[in-house]
Amino acid sequence: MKTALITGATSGIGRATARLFAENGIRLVLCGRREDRLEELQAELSGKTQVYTLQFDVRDREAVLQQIHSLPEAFATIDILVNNAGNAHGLGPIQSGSLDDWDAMIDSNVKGLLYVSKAVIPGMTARNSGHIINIGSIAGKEVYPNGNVYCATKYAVDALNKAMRIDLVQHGIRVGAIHPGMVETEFSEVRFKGDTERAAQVYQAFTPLRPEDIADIILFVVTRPYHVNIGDVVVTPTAQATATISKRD
Ligand code: NDP
Ligand code: 8X3
Repeated sequence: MKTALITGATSGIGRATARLFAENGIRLVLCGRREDRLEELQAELSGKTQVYTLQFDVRDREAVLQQIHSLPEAFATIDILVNNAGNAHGLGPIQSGSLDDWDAMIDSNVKGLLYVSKAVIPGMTARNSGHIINIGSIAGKEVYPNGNVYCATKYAVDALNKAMRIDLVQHGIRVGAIHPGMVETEFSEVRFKGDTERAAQVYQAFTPLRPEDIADIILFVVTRPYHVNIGDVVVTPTAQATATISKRD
């Protein structure tokens, strides 16, 4: 049985991936800040697979390293790492950007991903085995108006995905990124700081991706034969051509 560590498992893409992995008999280490959500998900999935939860903020490097290094033996060998935790904070021109928002995005989307990777990858290199899925975004493939720092963090994820693939190839470790367009999750609620009406408008008058669509792709990627590495997937709703061009009803 393989073991997967999923960051950002309390919501959206991460939670959908946890559910699908559980259906497919993958042992789970689920991470997030919201303990109640972690407990709920553990209770929901425990009948299907073995589940262990880690409650930490990916920005807290001591907590990340300490908790991942203290996993019980049954969960300590991470075969699959899904670097998913992250969010956008704010949407506006760079000249009026908030330093707190910039810190939050850079610290979670880039530095947090690196801290978790640093905690997990040495075990993979020691075993010459492992699979890393990095969740990027179309925001890491094209810069759009007012996206500035969020886009910069996702460009960084794209670069780190390529860098990991280069550095880890001699260890037989597979590395790939999924770059979604619009997926209806709590993402826009976080971006717009709890303004649920504004968040709902993002997904109105067209059919966005569902988090389960991304989970399907992640499961496909991790269930290919060992000699197949899917390195880079860009996936949008059919009604979305680029970050800024969509067909609305
Ligand atoms: P959600 O807001 O629904 O989920 C975000 C997840 O990340 C939550 O589980 C949250 O858990 C976790 N998270 C955020 N910040 C931290 C932190 N500092 N420490 C620990 N966990 C954190 O959004 P999505 O599911 O949409 O987002 C998942 C990933 O997908 C992100 O990297 C996002 O950038 C990316 N993405 C999303 C798209 C979309 O349109 N929705 C499109 C392209 C990419 P908790 O709050 O409990 O800590
Ligand atoms: C999330 C998709 O277009 O809002 O990464 O940046 S977008």
